[in-house]
Amino acid sequence: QHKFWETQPVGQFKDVGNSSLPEGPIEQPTLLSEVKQEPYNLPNLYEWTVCDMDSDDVCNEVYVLLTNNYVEDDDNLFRFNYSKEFLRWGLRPPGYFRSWHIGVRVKASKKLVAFITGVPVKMRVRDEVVQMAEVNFLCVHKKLRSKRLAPVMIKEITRRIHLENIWQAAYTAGVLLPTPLATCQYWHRTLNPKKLIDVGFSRLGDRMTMSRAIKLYKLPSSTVTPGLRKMEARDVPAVTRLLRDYLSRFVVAPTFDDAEVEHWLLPQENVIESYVVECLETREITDFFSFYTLPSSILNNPNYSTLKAAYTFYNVSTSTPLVQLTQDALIIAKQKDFDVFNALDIMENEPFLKELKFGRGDGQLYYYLYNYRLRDALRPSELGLVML
Ligand code: MYA
Ligand code: JJ1
Repeated sequence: QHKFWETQPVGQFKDVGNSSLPEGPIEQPTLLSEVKQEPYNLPNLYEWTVCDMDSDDVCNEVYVLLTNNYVEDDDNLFRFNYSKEFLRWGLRPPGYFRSWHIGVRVKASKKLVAFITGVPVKMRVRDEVVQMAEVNFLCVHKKLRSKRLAPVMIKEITRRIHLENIWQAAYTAGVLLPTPLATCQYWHRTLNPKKLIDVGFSRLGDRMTMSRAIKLYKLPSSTVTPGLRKMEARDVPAVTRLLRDYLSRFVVAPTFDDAEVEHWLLPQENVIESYVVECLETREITDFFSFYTLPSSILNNPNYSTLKAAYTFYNVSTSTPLVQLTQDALIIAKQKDFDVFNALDIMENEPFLKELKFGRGDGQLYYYLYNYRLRDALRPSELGLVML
């Protein structure tokens, strides 16, 4: 069934429900001197390359590879279109390793045909904080699919992560593999009903007309929360405190310090938006929300080429109800001309999804840990981790 994944230190399907297995690392670290020192072998026509994301040319090559070959929906109508600025943001957090930005080139032409990345993260699992890698952007050119290149790439990034003395990883995928930490559902809040219907992202249901849809999804023209403003550098310490306290409630969540909050949450045009609520009397930061910009290419539509989507990121509410905070996020996303606002059913999102007229998507997102076993899968609401 899973000739590759059966050989890896991940929870196996045959062990699901076996509560005699202990929680924690599946295999023990080895000495760094015992980690394989040479890269894994690629088929002869190909070679490894480190993708220097500081270089505009390399960043552009990665962008083009992903734009043409990365994740699509089930009906191949849309393909994720991460921007260059987004890739730079996502791949260069504090403490990142250049050696974890791995490409595969055709030896003869130097054309970039595959990619995989890791970034470091301190992940808390129950009461243990474990240094991990978040692995993302695994992509093999469409013409090289089903040649077992992906397992070689996964083994190679594992080796390079081990060389930094890190032995666990977290990753997400739209496909079911052995075995999910959690199975999460995508939800979508329509902002631009006409376009979403025109491009096949959504359809008019029974007894729904275009004008009724437009009315249904209408939002106030300005935000409602007093003291709401864009996050600034001076807010970092307060936001870090709010976020650390909040994430401590979940079974699995990253831990962020000030430098990481600055990196992951300070607003960057067309990449990440964050807003705080500053109490008008005390000047305290009481709440914040954030969302990132991830457009999708619309494949084969005569009228439109990109779908502008916002994805909810980290949100913390201590004084403004989360529903109201998220409604303000929707209003801002609408003002910024997003077509749709997306969310997963993780953290405390479930209650606001229904209330704010999100609809269930046809996609699921499976979360996984590498070399770390949990006795049972988590409910989405027990997960405090968002991956890009
Ligand atoms: S998820 C996004 C993945 N990318 C895409 O979906 C983009 C479009 N698709 C492609 O580019 C290709 O189809 C990919 C597979 C590259 C996905 N995660 O080479 P193959 C297994 C893990 O013949 P291809 C993301 O980026 C498959 O079950 N494994 O197949 C997170 C089979 O193994 P087995 C996957 O289609 C990535 C084998 O690969 C995935 O040409 C996390 C077939 O290989 C997948 N998404 O290429 C990676 N899809 O026989 C794991 C297929 O056993 C990281 N497969 O079933 C693990 C942690 C590592 C670090 C550890 C540190 C300590
Ligand atoms: O975007 C997704 N689905 C959309 C479009 C579906 C088009 C036909 N397949 C969707 N639209 C319905 C919205 C509608 C709005 C009004 C109310 C009712 C609902 O469902 C899906 C998620 O749902 N996205 C994907 O399938 C993309 C891949 C997801 C896996 C991502 C893998 C992550 C990579 C590693 O980090």
